[in-house]
Amino acid sequence: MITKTRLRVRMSGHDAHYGGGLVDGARVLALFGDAATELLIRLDGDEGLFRAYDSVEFLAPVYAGDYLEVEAELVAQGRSSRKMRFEARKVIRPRGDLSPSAAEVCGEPIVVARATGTCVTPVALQRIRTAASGKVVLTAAIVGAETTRAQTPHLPLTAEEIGEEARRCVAAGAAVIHLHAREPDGTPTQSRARFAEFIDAIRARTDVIVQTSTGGAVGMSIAERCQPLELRPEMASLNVATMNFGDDVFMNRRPDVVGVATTIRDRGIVPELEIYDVGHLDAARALVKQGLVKKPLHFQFVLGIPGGIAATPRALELLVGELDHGFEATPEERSWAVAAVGRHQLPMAELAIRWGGHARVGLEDNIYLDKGVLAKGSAELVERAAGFARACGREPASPAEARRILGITEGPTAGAYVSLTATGSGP
Ligand code: KMH
Ligand code: ZN
Repeated sequence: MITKTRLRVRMSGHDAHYGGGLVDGARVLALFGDAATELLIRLDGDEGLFRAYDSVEFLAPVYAGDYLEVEAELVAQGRSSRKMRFEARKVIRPRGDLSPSAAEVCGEPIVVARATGTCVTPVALQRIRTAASGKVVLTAAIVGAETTRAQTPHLPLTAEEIGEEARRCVAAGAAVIHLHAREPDGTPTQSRARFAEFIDAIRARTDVIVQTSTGGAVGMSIAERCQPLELRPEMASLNVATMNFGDDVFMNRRPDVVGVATTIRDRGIVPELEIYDVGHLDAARALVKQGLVKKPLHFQFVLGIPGGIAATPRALELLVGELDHGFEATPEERSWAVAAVGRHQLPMAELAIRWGGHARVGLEDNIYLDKGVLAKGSAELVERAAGFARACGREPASPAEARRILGITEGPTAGAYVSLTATGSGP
């Protein structure tokens, strides 16, 4: 779902209404109207109507010769109403003081106007059903490999604790559990038997999608990390590049990545491409081109790891924009989510949801609900993310809906997953 649009327009002598080449504010409002209209066309297949502005601020003068970048962003959506935020920024200005034709690119864009307002597309005129495609897939990363009990007493470690935490997360709106495993003392493990035990505990309680980690913990061998794939989970993470990971190195050599991708593909598991930096998208493109990752593609933008790209709106915008290039996947054939770490988790999850993406939250990446307040488990974080989704008119996807969005054809009961507890042996 598109939730943001941007125009770039040069103000000409025709736009200069007042003395000294000054452009009137009404011209800037007309540009907000054009940006809103484009967003409505992309959302609804209809130009819609502008109903009201709640606020308008003119913050800097605009002159003939200025280039304005005008942005409209969807912030909330009702059945027919679409609340938007607008910003106009001067990005180029004339420098008549230097020569009649001199001009310069502004070092930092200058915000010239901001507004918020509401547009309406009558339900009967909505040709694109955004509500149907607008569900948010919430992933709960409930264990991880790095979070410790010393940091938070709420980290689940045993099968019973993990099963219960998964159940609470699903009740709060999660459709996917991103799963790591631990020994009872908290040591990270990729043991097939431990994963089987934990998946069984989750399955006994919910029909959630279980996405097993193939990242494990830094320092583990690739063979060790791939053990959960023997269980044929519905989904698995796929890390595509080596990177600094805090003070450690997270090794993902190209031949190993090809090996993991091949195993995932050959076992009919749906991969989630873990993207920690913009160059990782090139590694992902290569896998898609080699036929190792099939459409629909699902990208997880992991933001804010020291060694990866920062958890900022600018970084996210860059990553999302990159999906239009080289993947040959239409918006329906791809989806993206954000997993930001630490204090960035909730704000970036909110932004991802507003921008039409999905989100991952949970104790793997962040242990705080608010500044200085530990989350009592990942479910509280999921609940917060579900609230963000509802606030902008999107509902959390159920596991069944998430399977459709992610292209998972076999459900948890279709016999793909191999339970060691049930069979006593692996595949
Ligand atoms: N624990 C990190 C080194 C994944 O699950 O695929 C890797 C990780 C990624 O968590
Ligand atoms: Zn993980």
